[in-house]
Amino acid sequence: SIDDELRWDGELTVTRHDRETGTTFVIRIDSTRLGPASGGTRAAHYPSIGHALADAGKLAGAMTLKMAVSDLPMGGGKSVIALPAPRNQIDAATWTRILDIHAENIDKLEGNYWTGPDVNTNSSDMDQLSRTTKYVFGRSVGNGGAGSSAHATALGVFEAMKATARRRGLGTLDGRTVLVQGLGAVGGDVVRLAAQAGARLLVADTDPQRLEAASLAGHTVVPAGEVLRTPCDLFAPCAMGGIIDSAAAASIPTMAVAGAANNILTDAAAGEVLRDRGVLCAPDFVANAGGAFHLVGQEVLGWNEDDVVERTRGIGRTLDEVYSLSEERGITTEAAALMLARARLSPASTAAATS
Ligand code: NAI
Ligand code: PHE
Ligand code: K
Repeated sequence: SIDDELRWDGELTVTRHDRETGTTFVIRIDSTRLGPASGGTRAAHYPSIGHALADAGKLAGAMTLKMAVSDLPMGGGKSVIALPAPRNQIDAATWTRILDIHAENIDKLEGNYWTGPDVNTNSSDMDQLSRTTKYVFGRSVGNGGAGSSAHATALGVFEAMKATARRRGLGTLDGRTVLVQGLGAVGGDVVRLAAQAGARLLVADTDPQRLEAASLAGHTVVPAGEVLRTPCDLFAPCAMGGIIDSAAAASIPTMAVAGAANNILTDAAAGEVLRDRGVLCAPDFVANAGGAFHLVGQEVLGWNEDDVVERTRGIGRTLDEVYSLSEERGITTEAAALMLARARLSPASTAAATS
């Protein structure tokens, strides 16, 4: 409920409603402990404003952890634009008005929050936002930005898949069955990388066009509703979050999970159930940090593309650290990754905060 959401533990919630378009805007700053909050702008049609607030809060929290575990000097935040209808039903003029209002809101935060692309927003949308506010990552390259973060995210997810398969005793991806849910900007690239590594690909999407392309490329299509019942060696959720709850965790026929979606597990209990069944799960805020390396690395830290690739490849090593800690402590991989992130966020960790 909205009452529960307003008892949120983060730093700031900003909301605004535009009566003309029927759009509600939410920006949530979870933490500025390690730097200005950052996280993308998600546009979607939510069942209620409470759902939009909840989504923004969970996603902002994930950004805090992602930045901390990735050693990036940023905090966590997220924007949710609660649309009056699904994105594909919003006309161009309405969308521009929506982006302009969102940009005004961001600008009022005076750099305490930096946005970027997320589900249903892209580099041209970032270009439009940047006409009103400068606190935007991921503008198109021609407009001075780092461009789409999807390739870097996919590379990091691929590294996470390899590290997770290896640790689970599956060896390399060669000959392994990998199920990719969501063939969008990230998932499409993940499919390509996994196929190059010799994996047998099962693919699912709700968009028939994307499925057709994947099927032409020789991959096996799985109905979107069958994903959680389809046997595979490794499952890569690259669509939406909240895909694995305790019930799904108890039955999903796979050995390992590593994907791009933010907040893959609905809660900590789902992670416990996976662990009890020996399903090794790459914490998403570690696995999908390639996009943050791409955007923050290039636009804040002055990295070039090679630096982004090098840091993104390091996601495999970070996961190895997470897996070792989880084995040593007998805790879930999610809890182990949280420990690493929180160590950096703790007040005692002044070296991190001042570096
Ligand atoms: P996208 O919007 O390009 O692709 C999402 C794909 O999932 C679309 O093809 C869509 O049709 C499909 N889809 C939606 N619902 C589905 C369902 N129920 N079953 C199967 N397919 C479904 O998004 P993008 O950029 O590829 O991101 C994917 C996920 O990765 C999102 O959760 C996003 O938050 C996360 N992520 C993305 C990053 C990036 O740099 N783009 C960085 C970190 C996380
Ligand atoms: N939305 C993407 C993510 O969840 C990319 C992004 C990273 C956007 C950092 C803004 C800041 O990681
Ligand atoms: K996008």
